[in-house]
Amino acid sequence: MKSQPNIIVTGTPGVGKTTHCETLAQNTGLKHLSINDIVKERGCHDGYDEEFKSWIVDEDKLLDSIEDEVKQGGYIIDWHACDLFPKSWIDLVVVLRVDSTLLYDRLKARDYPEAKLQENLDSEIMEVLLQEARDSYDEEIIVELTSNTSDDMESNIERIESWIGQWKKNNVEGTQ
Ligand code: DAT
Repeated sequence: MKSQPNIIVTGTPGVGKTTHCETLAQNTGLKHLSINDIVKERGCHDGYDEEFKSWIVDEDKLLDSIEDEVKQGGYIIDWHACDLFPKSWIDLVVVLRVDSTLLYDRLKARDYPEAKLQENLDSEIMEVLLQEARDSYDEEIIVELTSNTSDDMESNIERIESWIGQWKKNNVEGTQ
C-alpha cells in the first residue's frame, strides 16, 4: 500500500515539465524523477542520436531500472512520453500545454536543431502528448493544464498540491 501517489508530468519538450516538477518536489516532498537524467546516468539507452541531439531510450531497461522505486509511491515522473509506464503505477497524469509561439521561443533559446524544433512544434500543435495520455490512461486521472505564464504555473502547482492532499485523504487517512 502506497502512502504517496505517483504523478506523471508530461508534454512537449519546453512546455515546463522540469520547472513544475522541481517546484512540486520542493513543496510536497515527493521525489522528482527526471527520466532524462536516469536514462543518461543509468545507461538506459542504445546510444545518442546526433541529428536530434537526444538519447535513444531503451524502454525495457528504463522500466526495470525504476520499477522498485516507483512502486513504492511518491514520485513525480518528468518525461515527454507517458505510454511506456504501466497503468498500475500511475495515479495522476498531468499534460502541460503551451502556445506554439511561446514554445518556439523557448526551444529556440535552447539552440535546438531546426528539425527537432519543428518536430516538437508540430507535436504540440497536433496535441500528440494529450492523445498519448488518453490512449494510455483512464480519462479520470488525466488533467490538461496550460503553462504559458508564471501565473499559470503557480495555479497549476496549487491545483496539483490540492489533488495530492485529496489523494492522501482518500487513500491513506481513511485506511488507518
Ligand atoms: P521541459 O522540462 O518541459 O522541457 P522546462 O521546465 O525546462 O521545460 O521549461 C523550459 C523553459 O521555459 C525554461 O526556461 C522555463 C520556461 N517556462 C516553463 N514553463 C513556464 C511558464 N509556465 N511560464 C513561464 N516560463 C516558463
